[in-house]
Amino acid sequence: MRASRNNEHISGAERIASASDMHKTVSELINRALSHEIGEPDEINISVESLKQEKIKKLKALNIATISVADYKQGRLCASKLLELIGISKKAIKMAVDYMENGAPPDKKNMRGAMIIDCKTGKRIEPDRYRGIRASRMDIAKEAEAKLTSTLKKAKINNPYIREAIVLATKVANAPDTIAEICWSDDPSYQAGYIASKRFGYVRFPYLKEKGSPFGGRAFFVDAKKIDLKKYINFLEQQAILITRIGRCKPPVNWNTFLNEAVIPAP
Ligand code: WAQ
Ligand code: MG
Repeated sequence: MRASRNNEHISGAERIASASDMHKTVSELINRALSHEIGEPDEINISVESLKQEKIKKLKALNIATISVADYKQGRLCASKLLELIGISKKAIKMAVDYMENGAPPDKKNMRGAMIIDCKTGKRIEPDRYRGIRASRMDIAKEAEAKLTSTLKKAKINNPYIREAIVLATKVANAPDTIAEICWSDDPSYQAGYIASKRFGYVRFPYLKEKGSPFGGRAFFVDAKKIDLKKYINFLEQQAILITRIGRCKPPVNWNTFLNEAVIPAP
């Protein structure tokens, strides 16, 4: 589903469901499109297609960590340090953050999809800078979702933003060639964001953007020299992914504790 007003992206969502749940799922998506905090859309697109069971790749969700930060500035600082540890250059980090803060597409609105950014130069390599690349065809199985919800509830961080972001981030992190992802919401009231990678999992920051900012986005960091871009985009858009197992969810820690626990000291 994607919803827009005046051709401006408002919200989008992806589901994988059994045929018997089609009516229910589509009506949930319509409700979702109509109840966004930005306002009502004037256009809703819902597309439904059949998917063969055997085409669906099953994955375990990324482990979840939360780093306590006082405000979005501290959040940005820690998120940048984490990206550096993963191997993203300072320049590429700054470029991604600047784009996300000021409106990433040339018309300075919000993109429907994500930027793809070279981890060294910071150059954007996605073919359409207005639209970006939209990861699609992914969802979480009902049992795994129930477990994830109860795990997030125990950690007092349960909300639909996180549940959906974990599904997306797990797919993106498992795409061959993804080095890391940075994300924060475009919803003005939602300040949390995350850095996801196979190495560190889904690492949340309760504040990653200024309150009230209408700008958000996603950037997938890759090595432009090594990547087969067509294949990469094809995986993100076409490969069906179902999360069937969940990962660990640690209680919030400060940055130093996170580092001590996460980084295995050199021998
Ligand atoms: N594929 C690629 N990019 C996407 C997709 C997708 N399927 N969906 C959204 N985006 C991009 C797009 O540029 C949006 O403007 C931007 O991401 C933000 O989307 O753990 O709610 O749906 O508490 O607003 C992070 C959760 C929430 C943090 C992220 O993103 C936490 C969120 P939103
Ligand atoms: Mg949003």
